[in-house]
Amino acid sequence: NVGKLFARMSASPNKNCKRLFTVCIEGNIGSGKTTFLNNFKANDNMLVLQEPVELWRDVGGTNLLEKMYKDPVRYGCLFQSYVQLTMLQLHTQKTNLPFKVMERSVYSARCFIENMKRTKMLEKVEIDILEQWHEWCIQRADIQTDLIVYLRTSPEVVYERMRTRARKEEDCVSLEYLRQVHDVHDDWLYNRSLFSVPAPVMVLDANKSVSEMMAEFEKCRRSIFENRD
Ligand code: DCP
Repeated sequence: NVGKLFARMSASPNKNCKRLFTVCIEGNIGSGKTTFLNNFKANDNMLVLQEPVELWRDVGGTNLLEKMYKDPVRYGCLFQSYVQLTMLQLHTQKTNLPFKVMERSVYSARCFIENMKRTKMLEKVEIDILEQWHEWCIQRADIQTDLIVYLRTSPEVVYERMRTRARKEEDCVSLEYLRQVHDVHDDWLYNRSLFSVPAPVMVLDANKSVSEMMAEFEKCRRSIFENRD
């Protein structure tokens, strides 16, 4: 409930001391996170941090994203371990600006770990270690988040978008895989039946076209500003 969310944000003492306000944009592969995030770049009081996909594609010359998709059993754990590191680097990036908007987070990295656990892609010991890393980050690292924007989509819609954008590493990504990733996100942010949710959640219908999403974006941006200033 967005009304309650902003009532809570307004009541927060943080509003008065103007501590950094962090927003994480979450959603399935192809849900439009990058496009949504790019709109925030027009605001000069926001640090906008895109997901470090380019880093994952070039780890000292190795395309780890590609290796992970080609051989998830061999590279899944290594890839998720690197994702956690690079996301942690974004969370802890310092800024004097009042707002930070991030694509994904250490929190949603857990969704992919959870899916590898559900599908038994990794060994138990690999899951144990990834989960321990994750827990440590949640408990000990400075990754405080104030709002999650969940771009909720249907797997069929994101499958079409993913095929259209044709990122070469994602050639082998099936509709079935997108359904699994959707289910984990939904269990986490919509059904709230999975791991803990670190901040209030604004759920947006991201099946809409780009132009329709602009209206959603404007609503979201205005609400954030109005309830902060
Ligand atoms: N990925 C992954 N494990 C993670 C994070 C991402 O396997 N913990 C993969 C899924 C995608 C690629 O990395 O193949 C990028 O995924 P995102 O959903 O984070 O980014 P998109 O570019 O697909 O987002 P959007 O299309 O919503 O802008």
